[in-house]
Amino acid sequence: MDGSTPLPPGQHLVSAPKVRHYGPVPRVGSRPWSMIFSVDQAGGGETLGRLTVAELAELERADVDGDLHCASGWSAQNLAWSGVPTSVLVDRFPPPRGTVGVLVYGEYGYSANVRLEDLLRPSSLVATGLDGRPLAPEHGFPVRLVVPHLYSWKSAKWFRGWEYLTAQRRGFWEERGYHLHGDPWAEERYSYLE
Ligand SMILES: Nc1nc2c(c(=O)[nH]1)N[C@H]1C(S)=C(S)[C@@H](COP(=O)(O)O)O[C@H]1N2
Ligand SMILES: [Mo]
Repeated sequence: MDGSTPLPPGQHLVSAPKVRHYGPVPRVGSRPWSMIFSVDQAGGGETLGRLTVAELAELERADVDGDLHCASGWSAQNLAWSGVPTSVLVDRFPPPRGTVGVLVYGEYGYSANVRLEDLLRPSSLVATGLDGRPLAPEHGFPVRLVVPHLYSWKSAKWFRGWEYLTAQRRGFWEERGYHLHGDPWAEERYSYLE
């Protein structure tokens, strides 16, 4: 870490991501894990499809060097994630006309609002690996979302799929005062800045 890569305003560099989440770490073991992709009730409530981690492993893969920027102030840079670009899953489960956002889900009902255009960025990943190894349990094993260009509460660990929103809704932290978009470079930490 030579500090030469700029950090978003108000962030300080840490050498490794801190473990940050609400609630317990799910005990997954070797149980099968599946993700569900759907449309909100306002848009008809349709389930578009399901995917197991084994099926995910068959899809087009990508490696991304991506940061985590926690809204509490730390940033970890140049983390070597591997997984499937979220754009591949948007192609596979296309959003309905009139989609205004996406609620991404983690285990135990954790959720975050992410714009469709942010999921379509090439660096946004459904990640299964970090630094050449499977994710550690506390960092999201078996699968997590990584949206490196947004505050990392959007990067849902223990990823369970997403819901296309035709009527806007807020996720876990966005309901508790955090910003709907969450761009760290624009310091979009809190909802009063919306
Ligand atoms: N399922 C779930 N994912 C989550 C969270 C959470 O509480 N639950 N916290 C988020 C927050 S606030 C941060 S900063 C990052 C931290 O990722 P890390 O623990 O791998 O460093 O996870 C995000 N993903
Ligand atoms: Mo965070």
